[in-house]
Amino acid sequence: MYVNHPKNSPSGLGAFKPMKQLTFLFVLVLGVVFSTVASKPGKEKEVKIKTSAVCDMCKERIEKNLTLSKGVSEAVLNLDDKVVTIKYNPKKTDEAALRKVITDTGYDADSQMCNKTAHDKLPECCQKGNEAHGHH
Ligand SMILES: [Cu+2]
Repeated sequence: MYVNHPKNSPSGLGAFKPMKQLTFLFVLVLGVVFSTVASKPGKEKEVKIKTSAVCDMCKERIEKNLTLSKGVSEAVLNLDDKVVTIKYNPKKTDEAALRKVITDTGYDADSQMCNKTAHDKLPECCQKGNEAHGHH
């Protein structure tokens, strides 16, 4: 019976509301656009970290784990000097975090010692003891 009774008038109030909403939306969009521009990966940073990699498998392992970690766009390990060159977004990660990825993979990162548990899980040929043999 009362279903069709008009509760709110379509004109009057309704005419102003969309305008307000539009303004609000415009400000919102503007804000989103600005914050997107601000958080754009500005300058990528590059860092070189000395590792204890031994062979190609080590190289792949370290590069893969680094590339999969947050904020890293590229990781290239040179087996000649065992230095890994990492390109990363300084807003998403930092050198300490990158070193931790390497130590958690089982390798030394600069002066930081590898995670022993991770290191012991590596294939024997990839463990540090292997290269130490040559020094004695
Ligand atoms: Cu290896």
